[in-house]
Amino acid sequence: PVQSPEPTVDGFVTQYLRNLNNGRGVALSTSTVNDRYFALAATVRDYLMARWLEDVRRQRSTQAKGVAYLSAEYLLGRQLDNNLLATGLTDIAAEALVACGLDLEDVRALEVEPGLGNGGLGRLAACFIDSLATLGVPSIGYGIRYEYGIFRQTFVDGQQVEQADSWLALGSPWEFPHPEAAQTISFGGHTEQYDDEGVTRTRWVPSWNVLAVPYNYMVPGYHNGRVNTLRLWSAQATQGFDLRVFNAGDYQEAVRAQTYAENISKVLYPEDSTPQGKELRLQQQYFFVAASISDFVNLILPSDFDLAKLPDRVIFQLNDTHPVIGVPELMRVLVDEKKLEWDAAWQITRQCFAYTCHTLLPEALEVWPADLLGRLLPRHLEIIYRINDEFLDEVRERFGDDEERIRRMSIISPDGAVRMAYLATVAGSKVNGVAELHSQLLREKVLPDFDEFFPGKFTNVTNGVTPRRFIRLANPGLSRLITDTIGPGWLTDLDRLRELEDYADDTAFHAAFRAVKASNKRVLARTLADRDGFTVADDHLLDVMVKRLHEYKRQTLKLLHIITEYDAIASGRVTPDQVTPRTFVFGAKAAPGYAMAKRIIHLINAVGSVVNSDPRVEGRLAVLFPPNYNVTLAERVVPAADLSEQISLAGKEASGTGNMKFALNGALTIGTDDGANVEIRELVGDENFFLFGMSEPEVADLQTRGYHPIDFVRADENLSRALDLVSSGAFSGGDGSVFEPVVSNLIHHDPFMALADYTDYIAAQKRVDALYADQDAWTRAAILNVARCGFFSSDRSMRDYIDRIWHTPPLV
Ligand code: 26M
Repeated sequence: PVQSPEPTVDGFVTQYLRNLNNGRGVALSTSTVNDRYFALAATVRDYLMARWLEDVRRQRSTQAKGVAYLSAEYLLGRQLDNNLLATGLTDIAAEALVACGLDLEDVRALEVEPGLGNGGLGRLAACFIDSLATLGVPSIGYGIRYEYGIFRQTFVDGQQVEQADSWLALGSPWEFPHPEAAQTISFGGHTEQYDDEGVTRTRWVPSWNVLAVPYNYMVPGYHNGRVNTLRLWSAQATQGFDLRVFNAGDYQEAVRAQTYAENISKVLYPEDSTPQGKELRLQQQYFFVAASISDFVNLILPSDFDLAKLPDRVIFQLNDTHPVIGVPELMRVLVDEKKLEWDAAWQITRQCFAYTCHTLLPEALEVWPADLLGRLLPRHLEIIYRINDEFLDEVRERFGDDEERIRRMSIISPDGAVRMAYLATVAGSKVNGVAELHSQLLREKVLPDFDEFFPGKFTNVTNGVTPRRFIRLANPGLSRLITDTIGPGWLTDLDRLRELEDYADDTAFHAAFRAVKASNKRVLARTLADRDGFTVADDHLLDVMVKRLHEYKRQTLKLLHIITEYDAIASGRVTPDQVTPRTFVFGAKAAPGYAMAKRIIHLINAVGSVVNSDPRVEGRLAVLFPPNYNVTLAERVVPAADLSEQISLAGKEASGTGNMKFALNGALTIGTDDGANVEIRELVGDENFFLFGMSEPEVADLQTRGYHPIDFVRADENLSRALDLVSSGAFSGGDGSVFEPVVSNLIHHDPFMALADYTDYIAAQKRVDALYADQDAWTRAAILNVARCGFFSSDRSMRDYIDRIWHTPPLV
């Protein structure tokens, strides 16, 4: 067995220099910062290696059931700090570097975060694998090793410009490629029947293949000696594939084909709510799911494994519909390759999958046109048709020839597209939403027929976030204060934060708590000064809205509040000293094809440049929009925030997870009754949460009665003034046409009812100002937010999945 190096400063130095010399081929004196970063990462790896090998061995040899988490996205964030924390080596590494004449801070800054996800869904997957490792649950994460992750956002004249995220340009020290374990993944072609010793079977005769090469990443548990695996697949051309064409004499065609194959894992699709039905996207989905299923069934399981027992060994958790093509793939493997009877295979498949839905927006539900799917995966389309036929037979059996119901429940839509959420629901042993309200709406509004047909199938698991990254790493000051106050152990037992309630009125604790927040603001100020050249005032209320730019999240509502505050000063109706000094921070990427979202980004920047430079404001208001918000920046922004903006239209945000991160770091929430906000408010108490806006039933009601945004403009003078100011060109050099599409969309359509909630939002912001004026009262509320949000640890989410869906206890 491998030996871990001595966990001492000397042991670390020895191993570090060995990695620098032997691994990088450089002397300390001639090494670059990148060499130093790589050697440091390699040294941390060395401490994890023995544990990893042991866990991989154990998870293979045990008969215990494990989780295979299937996700097209993992938004991991930087690895070095997290892995130092998990191993408890942070101080030793810092001292060892000093002994080498180096500074950990300088070296750590070199790491480019793997941005292999868009937002909430991808970050959730990263939190879940952290918690699974920390709980010691046998599990493996499967996904795609995109060569380019989420685009790097820059602003040119206030407008978003995307750049390729070449996160692998200098290589990654965290990955272990295994070309020898590559899987061949097939596409295209046709199916045919053949006689197999008297049995008629179907086989798929594909027309092209690619290689799926696995790259393994360590996923260490926190201080528990466990290390799980994340396995991401990279596409490579097969040799045979190219040679066929090459032998036919067309070299250029052969090279083109190679490029085509390798395109599959080239880039992450940057849409996070409006799937475009692009063929390459389906290729990505099938590519990673087929590789993962084959990996598990053919490599991880022993070769003599009785597949009837597959449900006792694995649950494939579908992170949204992106991996749902795995359902017909497992059927194909069992029926065509392993030669099981259809019914037996279906029995197995139904128990091996469970599906998590992450949305309520109808336009976000994936559908694949049958002709596209049939061209790429002809056998899978046949299998889907048969699953649907047999399912609809069962529906007929239960409900008679209720053709309306049959049409509603068919996996194939009237226009011949495969509804992936329906397929997942029919096949999944369980279907879950990601917050109580979301799960309820999922059952009652999105899939009511299925809830009726499959009693007990639907459940809820409220999302969570890992406290290791989002409290301990992001907020070391608060972590120290918590440990000093309630002792250690809370980081893996987050309900213990409750013990802080006893200090909600403790003067000394108040002072320490406030000092932590002030210090976090200074750290953020330094970060924003270094990366963007911003100046951040240190006596402002820090009001933060960070999340993907989407109309349903209503960044425009936040903007209307800012414009209203600005207008009050600029028009002389209030003097600057009458407003609470606030810095508004935005972070948001827009999908490159989402024109309205991009215009809203432009408008935020435009308002910012006017507000920030108007001398009449006297620096009492500031708008900061650092480009390229990502996990690394989140770790600075979240701990510094005073106010967390969670202002989606009720019924639209499935859960939100940023809301949890902010509350756990002592920000108060201003929010609607939506997603997990509902549960946050229930836990922290009404008096410690700024609720505003319509409830979901009120939204539905207004929709039915007919929504006319102009009525709300007429009813609120401040609102009409704010909109007029934009229309007048006040933020576009006098040219009102620049933002006309945003304004007229709001006044005439306003699909997410921002104007309807404006008046109540402004009223809630007044309550924010009032409470902030009483710093003791504010601090008390902030402390209670921290104390009462332990529920939102992703460790708890994982326990809920284990109890309600997976039935995979930790390995002891
Ligand atoms: C689909 C097809 C093609 C291209 C991209 C997609 C796609 C990618 C990501 C669609 C949706 C994607 O993510 C949705 C998402 O992030 N949902 C969020 O999930 C979080 C975790 O559950 C919730 O907290 C958020 O409320 C929810 O919006």
